[in-house]
Amino acid sequence: MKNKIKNLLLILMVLFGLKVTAQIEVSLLTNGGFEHQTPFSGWSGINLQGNLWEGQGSCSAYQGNSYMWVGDSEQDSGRNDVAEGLYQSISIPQNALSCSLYFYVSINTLETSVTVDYDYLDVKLRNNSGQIVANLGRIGNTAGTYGIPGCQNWALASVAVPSNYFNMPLQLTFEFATDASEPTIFRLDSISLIATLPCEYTANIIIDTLKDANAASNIAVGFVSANSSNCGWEAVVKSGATWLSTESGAFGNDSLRISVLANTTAIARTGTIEIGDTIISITQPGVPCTYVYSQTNYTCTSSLANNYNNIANVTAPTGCNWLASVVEGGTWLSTTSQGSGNGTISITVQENPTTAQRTGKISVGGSLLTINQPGKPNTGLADLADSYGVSVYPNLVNSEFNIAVAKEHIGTTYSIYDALGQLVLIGNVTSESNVVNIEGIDSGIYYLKVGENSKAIKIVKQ
Ligand SMILES: [Ca+2]
Ligand SMILES: [Ca+2]
Repeated sequence: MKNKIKNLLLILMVLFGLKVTAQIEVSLLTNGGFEHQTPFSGWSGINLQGNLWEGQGSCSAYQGNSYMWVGDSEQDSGRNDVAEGLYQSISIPQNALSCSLYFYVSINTLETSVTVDYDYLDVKLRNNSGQIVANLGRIGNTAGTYGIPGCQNWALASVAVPSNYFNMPLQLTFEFATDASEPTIFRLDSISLIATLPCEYTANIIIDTLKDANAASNIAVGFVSANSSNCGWEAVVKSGATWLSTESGAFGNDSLRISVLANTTAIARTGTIEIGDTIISITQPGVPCTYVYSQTNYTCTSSLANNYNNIANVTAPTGCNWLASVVEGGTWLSTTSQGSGNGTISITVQENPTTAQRTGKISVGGSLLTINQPGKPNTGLADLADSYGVSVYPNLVNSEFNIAVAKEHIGTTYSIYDALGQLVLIGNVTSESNVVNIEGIDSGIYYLKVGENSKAIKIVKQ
C-alpha cells in the first residue's frame, strides 16, 4: 500500500514537470496528520468519552510527532466498551474526476479471532444531521497485531469515494468501538482525502484586433486564469503560425503575449491560439490601399487613333481592388484597365484632329496618370484647315486620307472634285475623323469640300 502513495507522488511530480497539466490533486482535509498545535484542530468528536488522545508515549507517529488513538488513555492496557469517534466536515467538488481517502492505521489487540472483528474502526459518510450516507469500510482486530502494550505496525488503508457523494455537505467519520472483553487500541495518522480535479483555464482577451498591420513583439493581449497555481498551461498557435507566435505559458495565472509579423497585404487576417480547451482569435488588420504608378506621365507616339498597352505599372498591396477611370479627356481617351494588387494600365485613344497636343488623366484610387497625345504633324498644308473646322491629312495621298471635321459637320457629306471641277467622289461625314479611300482615282490634284460652304482643300494623289 505504501507503494501506492509513492506512485501517486511520482505521478504528481511528473505532471508538475510538464508544461501543460491536465489535472491536479487537491487535499480536502485539515490537519490530517494531527500535527497542529492543537492536535485535533479541524476535527470534531462523536460521543467523546475522553478517550481520544493525541498519541506520543512510547509509540512513534507514522509521520511527524503526533497521531490520534482510541481505546485507552493508558496505552498499556487498552479499554473495553468504547464507542466514540471523530469527524471532519467535507464537500467533494462536483467537478472532481475522482476522490480517495488514505490513512495510516496501527492496531494492537488482545482479541485472538482471525475472522471476527469484535473491535473495529468504521469509516463512514454522514450528512449534517448525523444520518449515515455511506459506509466506506471497516478495519478491526483481525487486521491488528496481537499484544498490548504494543506499538507501531502502521499500514496504509485507502478507499475510493463514489462520485454520487460529490457536491454535498458531508461528515467524514472515523468511528471506533470495542466490545466488552479483550480490548483493542487503534491509532490513526496521516489521513488525507485527495480529490483529482481537472485543470481549468479562462482566457480573458483584452485585445482581439491589433491596431495596425505592423510587426509587433511580445504584446500583452489578454490574461489566462487557472483554477490552481499547480495547473500548467501553454498557449499554442493553431492557425496563422506563419505570422502569429506566442511563448506564453505558466503555472497558474499569467498574461497572454503574442508576436506578429507585418501584414503586407490589405487583407485583415485572423489567427487562433489554444489555451487548454479555450480557443481565442487574434485579428491583424491589413495595410491601407495605396496605388503607385511606375511613371506618372505617358506620351503617345502619334496623333493617330491607337491602343497603347501596358503603358504604366500600378503597384498596390494584395487585396486592393481598383478600376482605372478617365477623369480628364474622356472624349478621346478611354481605358478598361482594372486589377487587384499590382497591374498595368492600357489605353485607347482617338485620333487627335488638331495640331495641338492634348492631355488626359487617368485615376487609379486617386493617383493620376497623365496621358499626352501629340497633335497631328504640321505638313505645311495643315493651314488648309480653315476656320470652317475642316482639315485633311496627309495631303499627299497614296490610297487613304483622313478628313477631320468639327462636330457640327458630322452628318453632312464630303465631295472631291478634280482640277476641272468634276465631282469624282462623294461620301458621308460620319464622325470627327473620316477615312477616305481614293485608291481607284488617277494621280493628280483634287479638291475636297465638306458640306456646302467649306473652302476647297487641295489633295495630291500620288
Ligand atoms: Ca502525525
Ligand atoms: Ca474486544
